[in-house]
Amino acid sequence: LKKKAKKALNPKEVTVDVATQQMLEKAQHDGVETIFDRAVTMKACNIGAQGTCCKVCSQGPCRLPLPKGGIEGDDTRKGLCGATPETIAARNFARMVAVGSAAHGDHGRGVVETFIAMANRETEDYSVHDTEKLMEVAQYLNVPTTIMVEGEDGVKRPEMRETYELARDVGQKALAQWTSQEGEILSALQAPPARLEVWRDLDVVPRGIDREIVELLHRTHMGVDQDYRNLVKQCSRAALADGWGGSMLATDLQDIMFGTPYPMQGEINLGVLKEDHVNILVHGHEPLLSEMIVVASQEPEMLEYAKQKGAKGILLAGMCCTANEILVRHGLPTAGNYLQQELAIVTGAVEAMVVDVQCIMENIANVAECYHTKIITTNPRAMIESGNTTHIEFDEHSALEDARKIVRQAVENFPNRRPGVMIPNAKEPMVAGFSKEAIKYHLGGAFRGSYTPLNDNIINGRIRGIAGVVGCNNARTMHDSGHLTVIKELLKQDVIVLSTGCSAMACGKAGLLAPESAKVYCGPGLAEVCETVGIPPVLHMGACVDNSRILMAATEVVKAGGLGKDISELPAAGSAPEWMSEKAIAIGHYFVASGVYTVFGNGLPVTGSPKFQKFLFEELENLYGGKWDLELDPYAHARKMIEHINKKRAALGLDK
Ligand code: MSK
Repeated sequence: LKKKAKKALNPKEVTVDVATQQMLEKAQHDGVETIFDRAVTMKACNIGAQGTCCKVCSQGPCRLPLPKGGIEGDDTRKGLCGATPETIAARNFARMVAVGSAAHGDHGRGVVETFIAMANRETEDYSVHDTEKLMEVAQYLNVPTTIMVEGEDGVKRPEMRETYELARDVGQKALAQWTSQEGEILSALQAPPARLEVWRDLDVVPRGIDREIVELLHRTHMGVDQDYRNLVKQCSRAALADGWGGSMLATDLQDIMFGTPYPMQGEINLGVLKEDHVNILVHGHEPLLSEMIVVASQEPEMLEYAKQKGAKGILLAGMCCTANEILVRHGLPTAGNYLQQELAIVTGAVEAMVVDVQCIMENIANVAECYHTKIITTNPRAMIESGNTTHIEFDEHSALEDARKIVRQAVENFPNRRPGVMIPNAKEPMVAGFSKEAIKYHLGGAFRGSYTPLNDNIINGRIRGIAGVVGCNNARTMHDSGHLTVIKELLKQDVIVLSTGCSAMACGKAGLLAPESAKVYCGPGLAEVCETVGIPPVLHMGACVDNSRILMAATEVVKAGGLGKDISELPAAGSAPEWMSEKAIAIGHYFVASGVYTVFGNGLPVTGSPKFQKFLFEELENLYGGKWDLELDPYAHARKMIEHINKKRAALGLDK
């Protein structure tokens, strides 16, 4: 099981993160192969990377690479059926949007189902934590929040509905956004009116979350949609159904059940693990189970059990977006981002890695076999076929009991640790949990609860603009380096950064989520604002699913006035410098369709079809006010975003 990498890997050449470098050295010493090794020994397919490999039927795969030197004259490339490079690249792109949207949508559905079980009091493990948010969601879902009650004087007056009765109706109405077949999903109607008008003109307002994904997949079947523009139109419906639907409802209902995040202190990097504690890592995306593991791991009986097994306590930390969920609501430590998952096990100090869905590398099971770590799968959608994984299925009706079972297994595994445990001496303090509500409060100046002071600072130029920098790590590019370079360049130019997912974690590890970093990295205007308010220059807004918070923050900025009537008019830009997952493409497309100029690093599988690429990179702007771009060099990447922000400032007449 221990496989030596064929070519030696220099850890310093593949990551800027010191803890990751140290653990890669340990992996080499222990003879354990990781994704970093395979990225050296296995080349990516050039045709797939261009997006022009078609395998939607069994007559292929038909491979249509761009000829060396580009296309001269007419592009005569065709698949067996006659599919053009445009159709092939657009279909491949569409399938990524569909899968990414499905991932978020299915996550959201799970949240709604638990929410309904909670509202029906079928489970005591969950409850309503944020009634204000419940009211807000009820309003946009058109669920009445009051009922008329007749008083002793015979006069009828409105009274607030009982919380769980209201939650029941909210849950049912939310679920109906998935199954609806016509009309417009209600959560999307929160977009600024000018944006809604754009969508209505283009006929892309999502009709139902599931419907748009299914229709998009149907259109990519052999011999269906053969017009790349028409395919992209359906991509917009599906992606908007994600950002303004599945993701948004997931975020909002999670906030109701677990609390809306407000800034709190936390710590990040592999150094958060404790040698003398039982270390449990929750990894994946859904907070439904991890919230229960938080409770179970702090119960006195469980702590006592850990002591009996020789540990001083239980350390619960997160990986990937589950980490973000428990961080922004509980301040619990984050062990690392996507590319660190195998390396957490390489420390030899992790008793259990508890996984749910998305971004879980299959290789963790192989790495775990080299140590004592138990991999515990919990979701029937995501099993790992390997002898050493255990499946403890999570059911919302017995959530806390399931969590206890998991924590107990981890505790029982503590005595099985093998010699050679090594925890890197690297962790950083950070502040995270900037929901749209928290931004309103912290940047609201004397007017807490208003975005106006933020807008004023953008108008007076102290803050030049807003950037959303999000997304994954990717083993094909230097770990964390793209995120950090792009973000530091933006900060220098007084651009405030909103971040989520693994990008936010890269920032945390580099100290950019500490308020003190403002004076080190920001231009004078942004530094002044951050120091006055006491916030970091990069605002960690949560998990991938919480990119919907960025959409709503942008909507609040539009509503506050002075910066145009639509998201597309804001001095703002989006970026995913190290993207890797299909969800990132869905997110990128809902940002573009929401009017945001969005730059990806690290390649985009559309370059094999220059016509399709031109449509995404240029023509979409005429339709949506937002467009795609690709820039591999992180300095040029940031420059392009800043140029766009400057262009928007000029259009608003801000820098006269
Ligand atoms: S975890 S989707 S690697 S951000 Fe959300 Fe990180 Fe990307 Fe997964």
